[in-house]
Amino acid sequence: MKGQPLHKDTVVIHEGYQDQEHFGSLAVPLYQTSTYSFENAAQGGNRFAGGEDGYIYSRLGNPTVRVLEERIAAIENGAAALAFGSGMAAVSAILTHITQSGDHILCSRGIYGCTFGLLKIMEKKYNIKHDLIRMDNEEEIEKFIRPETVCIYLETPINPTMELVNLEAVVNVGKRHGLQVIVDNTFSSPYLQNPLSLGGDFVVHSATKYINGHGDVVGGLLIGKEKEEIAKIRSTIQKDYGGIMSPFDAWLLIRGLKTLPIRMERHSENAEKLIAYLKTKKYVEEIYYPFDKDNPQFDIAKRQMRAGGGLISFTVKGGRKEAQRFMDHLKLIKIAVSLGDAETLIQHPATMTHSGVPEEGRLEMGITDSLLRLSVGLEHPDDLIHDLEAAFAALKNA
Ligand code: LCS
Repeated sequence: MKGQPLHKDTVVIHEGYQDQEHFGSLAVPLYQTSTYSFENAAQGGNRFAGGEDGYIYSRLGNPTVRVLEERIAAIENGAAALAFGSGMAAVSAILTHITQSGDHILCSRGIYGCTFGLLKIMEKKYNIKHDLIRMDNEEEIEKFIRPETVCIYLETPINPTMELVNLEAVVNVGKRHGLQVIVDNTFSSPYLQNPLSLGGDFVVHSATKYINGHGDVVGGLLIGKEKEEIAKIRSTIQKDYGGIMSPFDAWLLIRGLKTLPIRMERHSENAEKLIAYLKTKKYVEEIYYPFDKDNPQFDIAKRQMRAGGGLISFTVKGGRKEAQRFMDHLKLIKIAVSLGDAETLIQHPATMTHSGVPEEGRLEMGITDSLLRLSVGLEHPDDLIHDLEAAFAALKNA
């Protein structure tokens, strides 16, 4: 939209859609079609040749999906975006776009388990190596740069430890050494953190999480700061690998996105109330949350995030058995992977989301057997505390 820049709360509702071009339909129409007819053969040929704009086939573009792409690009302060069938499809698209066989990737010390799996495939099949490193300061990152390093890939906060990566340090190193910086922004959501504005080159999201917010879509998004680069990925990796998003999923995500700001505020408020409660329990040993004032990384959090979000990790006294017993006593809080939904979810990363990471690497990432990850939902916080209290009470020595 032209004119005065709109606030994010407005952009999530309006960007990329002109209702008068669609019979005044207030809701974005669902173009549930696989193909598009041409007026004549010459027009079809022209579109394929790139001489005329227009839709051809839904793997190459779809009007409903395009609204989502334009909207998320604006929310992330990027130039253009692509929608994929899953977060992993977005992650694999950008990493295969940037790398060639023999290249090297620098990664944050913690990453989602399947991203780790993807890096292992890339190593085995294409000799693309990686190092998982701490990224607290510039010198620490620079020590690991090799002549064949092409990019820095990171999550912040990191799944599931909630450790933060200092984006300013990473961006400075990236600029100095000509490395592309790719940030998986899933845990913050585009409302709480915008890595492109801090100097990053690409952002990826598992849209399955906060962007959707309702637990009924699996999707991914890739946002870039240069239109041409995103167009190149659209016409190569996305078109030919084919990991696109369906129009219906895009339609649901457009709907979910409208409430992202108010959801993120409520997730964050609820999380802070639960942290205050968890700190009173002697069964809880460590708590990891970006905006906890006791968190040694609180300063980094305040520099790069608007609020702490809805994810809390904490360790319990004992090990795997105790952690699992605690989860089994919860009733309102569901035992499930995924995150960012209205429902509060708890999972045990060592045996669930990060079970594919070999034990040694898992422990290096800080994923111990006693670590639990709570995705705080939108329920009334007192009801959540009541549920947690009952589970603690059911355990001896709680
Ligand atoms: N990036 C992050 C940080 C994630 O947490 C996930 C999924 C992905 C990428 C992949 O997205 P997907 O393909 O699932 O849309 N994380 C999950 C988790 O922590 N529990 O279940 C899935």
